Amino acid sequence: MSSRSGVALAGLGVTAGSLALAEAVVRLGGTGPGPVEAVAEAFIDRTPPWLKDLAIDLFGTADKLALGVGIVVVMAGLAIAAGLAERARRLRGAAVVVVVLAVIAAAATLTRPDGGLAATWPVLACGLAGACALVAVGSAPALDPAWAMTHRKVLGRRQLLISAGAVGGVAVAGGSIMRLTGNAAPATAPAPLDLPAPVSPAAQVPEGGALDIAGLAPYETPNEEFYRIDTAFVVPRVDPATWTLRVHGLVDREVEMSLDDLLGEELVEAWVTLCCVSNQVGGDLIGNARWLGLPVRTVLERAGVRDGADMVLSRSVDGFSASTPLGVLMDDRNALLAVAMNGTELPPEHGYPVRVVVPGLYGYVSATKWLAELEVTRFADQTAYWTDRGWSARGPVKISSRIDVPRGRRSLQAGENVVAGVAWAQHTGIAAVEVRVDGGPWQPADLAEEVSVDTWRQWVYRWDAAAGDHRLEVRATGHDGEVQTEEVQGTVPDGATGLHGVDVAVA
Ligand SMILES: Nc1nc2c(c(=O)[nH]1)N[C@H]1C(S)=C(S)[C@@H](COP(=O)(O)O)O[C@H]1N2
Ligand SMILES: [Mo]
Repeated sequence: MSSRSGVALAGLGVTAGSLALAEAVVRLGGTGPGPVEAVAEAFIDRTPPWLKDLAIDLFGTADKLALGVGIVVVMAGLAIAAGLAERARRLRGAAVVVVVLAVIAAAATLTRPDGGLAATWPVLACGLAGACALVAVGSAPALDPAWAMTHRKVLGRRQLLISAGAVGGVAVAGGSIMRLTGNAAPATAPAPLDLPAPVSPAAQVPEGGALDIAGLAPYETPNEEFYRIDTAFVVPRVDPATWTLRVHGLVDREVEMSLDDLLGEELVEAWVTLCCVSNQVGGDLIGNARWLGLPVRTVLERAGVRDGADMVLSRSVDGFSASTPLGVLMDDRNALLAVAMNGTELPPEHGYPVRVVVPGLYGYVSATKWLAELEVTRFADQTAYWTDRGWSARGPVKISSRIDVPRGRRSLQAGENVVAGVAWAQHTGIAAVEVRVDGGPWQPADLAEEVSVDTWRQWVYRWDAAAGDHRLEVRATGHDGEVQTEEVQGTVPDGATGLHGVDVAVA
């Protein structure tokens, strides 16, 4: 092993080691976000809409894992480069890089909503310790090439040690990223909640309301398969015993509620299909669940909304916010402070213990997870998280439809083939779905029975296919007569439009 790679490995090993140590100190102390988490979240908060969408397109819901790996790779690359750039093999440059990285991570930690000094000082301390270690290693005679020529054995052993340290450090850092981003099993399951029976249960799904076709999205999306989109690099863990909801702003009296208060209320249950504004036409950032919760209206009425208010800004424990028009929270739809999803408490990834769900609006303007407060305010006075990042302040869901079967350039046999999918126009409802082949005339599809206008509706079309290459397309019509537009628009700033199509080969 050359002295050159030894120096590079020393840079890598010390950077990874300091990082892993800082992670461990902050994590074990429970004082706030670790440095990788803080940098990741600060980065996410500064991500422009096009980059956010690109990340979701490239990595889907694994975007957080990709970001974590990316941060570690960049840090490792800088550390190695700093080591390699050393002429004198003194490692002073590498030490400077470690200090700079530590200062960046410390600044990120300080600015996180759940961060602060207690989580910041270990990052700085570990960075400084790492830098000192590098200077010490660099001034040891082992890294002096002339000395090395005459002491080959010692050099080999020392470098072996350094590389072992480097590999160990990278393994620890990688392992903590996997654990932190929730890609390994969480250490503790959330406490089960004593869920009351709803005073008004969700509609029963009739036999014809849920089609069972291989490849077709089921009417109810199982919790484990429900898409997850949020800015939280690490899933917030909220203690149900100390959780409170604060309702304030343009109200006659502030309302504060504990989880026990909330669970003691008259809760209702409703089917609502949630979907993300970043969902591409034909995408899978959409799911349907049975939610149990308290109508938001109930707490707003209790607080007494003042004249002039037109928006409720819901905030989460981790600094996210959503601007929801007051009107949709006060009308008779099932806008809920939800505590359960498909019969169990919310999974941590979906907002445990309490989140908002509003039929008819994209998640970014309504569906705040890990809810902490509702501020009654005005669109003219306040802006929400994504509004500050180039997305529209209002986000009603656009009518859309998707082909689930057949998917991918599968080879079909000539003759009758099942074409099936889902269509949605939350709080309006789907009146019709049509399919066309190779740009020909629109043909009506059969709809599953309507369970609720707030959810998606499955559809099926029996297609008599002729041999050859074909393109299938779908469009939906709402109960209000609106026909899904062919006009193509991207997801920014308020949701994608256009028709979903799939290409198939028929033998
Ligand atoms: N606290 C918090 N709540 C949030 C978000 C977030 O980033 N943080 N993202 C919103 C967005 S953009 C969507 S689409 C939905 C997704 O909810 P899900 O992950 O349960 O599917 O949550 C919303 N609630
Ligand atoms: Mo979203």
